[in-house]
Amino acid sequence: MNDDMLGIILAGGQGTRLGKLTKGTAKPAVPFGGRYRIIDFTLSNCANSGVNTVGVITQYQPLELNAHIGNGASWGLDDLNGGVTVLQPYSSSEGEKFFEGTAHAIYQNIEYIDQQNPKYLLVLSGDHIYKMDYDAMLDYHKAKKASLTVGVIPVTKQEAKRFGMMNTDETDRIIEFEEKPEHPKSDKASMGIYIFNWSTLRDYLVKSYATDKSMEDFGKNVIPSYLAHNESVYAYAFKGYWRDVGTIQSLWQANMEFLSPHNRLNIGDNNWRIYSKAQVLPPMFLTETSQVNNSMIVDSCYVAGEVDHSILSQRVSVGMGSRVVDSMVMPGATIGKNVVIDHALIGEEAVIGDDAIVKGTATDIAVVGYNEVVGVEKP
Ligand code: ADQ
Ligand code: ADP
Repeated sequence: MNDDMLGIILAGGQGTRLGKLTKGTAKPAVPFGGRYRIIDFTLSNCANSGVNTVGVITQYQPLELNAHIGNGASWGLDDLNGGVTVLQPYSSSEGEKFFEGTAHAIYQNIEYIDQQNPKYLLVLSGDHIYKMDYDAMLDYHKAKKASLTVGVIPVTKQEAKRFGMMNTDETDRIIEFEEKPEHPKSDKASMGIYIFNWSTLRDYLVKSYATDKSMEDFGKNVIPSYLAHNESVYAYAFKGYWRDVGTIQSLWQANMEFLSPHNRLNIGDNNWRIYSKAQVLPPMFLTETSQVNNSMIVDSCYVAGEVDHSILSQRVSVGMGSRVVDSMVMPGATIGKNVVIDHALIGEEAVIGDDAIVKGTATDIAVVGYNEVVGVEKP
């Protein structure tokens, strides 16, 4: 157990990149892989790493996230010595102002963090799919006597525009950092995962918000400022599977990878289990007309049609004559008869009427939103 390190999950920024899927739900509560919600991975990593006190900072629709997280018991995070706290946007001392950048979100929650009195602050993102031992990262942080350690992973040139990119010296000390550069100089990307010495970060934030308010964002402001002030900033190379699923395309892609028998996430690993809110639902039912291949289908689904290389989450129904291919269908969606769903993400509780066609391509995924109704005649 790690008493010195407090985990903070940044669970919802300004963006609208998941569009219709996050209408009415916070991004980290978006379903993934049939049985999970995106934030389950980060929460499970915290529990498995012995980070027992976790604050979740959200800006929008925290109700569903609250309902999902509950008292944290599903992840073993309901410990008397810790637990999960969903920090409400309006609970900050500055009143109802919404958070802006990531560093500002931390600044707004200084009172909560001070209450926990951590030596180290672990800053995490709510939209990543991966398994990572944060305790091993903390060992590295201590060994390097770092002021800040950044989780790092190699990416391609095309992907680099989405990430903070850096250069390091031969000791892995970061000497250059640029947020979302047009022309990246290396393949080393920030995972947006940070371990800070809290007292130092606190000083930077307090000073900035007393004067020029320049410390808005970790990637854009804090890391460059740390480097300019010669703080020791180190790169911690992560070797495992990691996906940022903050966009429609990446969310679909990661779900399809999750389906692959070769997927490197290894969800069956009993030494690093991924937990989710426990729910008891009736078994799935496949009718005699159903045809299912290369797919994941979980509890309480009803399938009379064809499902090929797709994920059906809890309580999804697929009517007779319908075909679902290369798609992920979120909980409670109802798919009528003779429907085609192809290269699509179907939101929670969506209703797709008989004969509808929802067809995307591998580079342009079709999306039906949370609660959206498609192709049903209104009476
Ligand atoms: P982005 O993911 O583009 O890059 P950002 O949009 O700031 O960064 O979000 C990081 C995470 O924090 C997201 O989960 C977001 O929802 C959340 N978030 C942002 N602002 C928030 C706020 N005010 N309150 C609560 N949550 C908030 C970052 C880094 C890059 C790095 C990538 C890796 O800036 O350097 O490469 O992450 O994914
Ligand atoms: P994403 O970053 O993928 O858009 P978020 O969880 O940040 O996901 O946002 C979910 C929804 O909340 C979006 O529809 C977005 O427009 C809305 N939203 C985000 N920030 C604010 C805000 N400050 N005020 C009102 N709505 C917001």
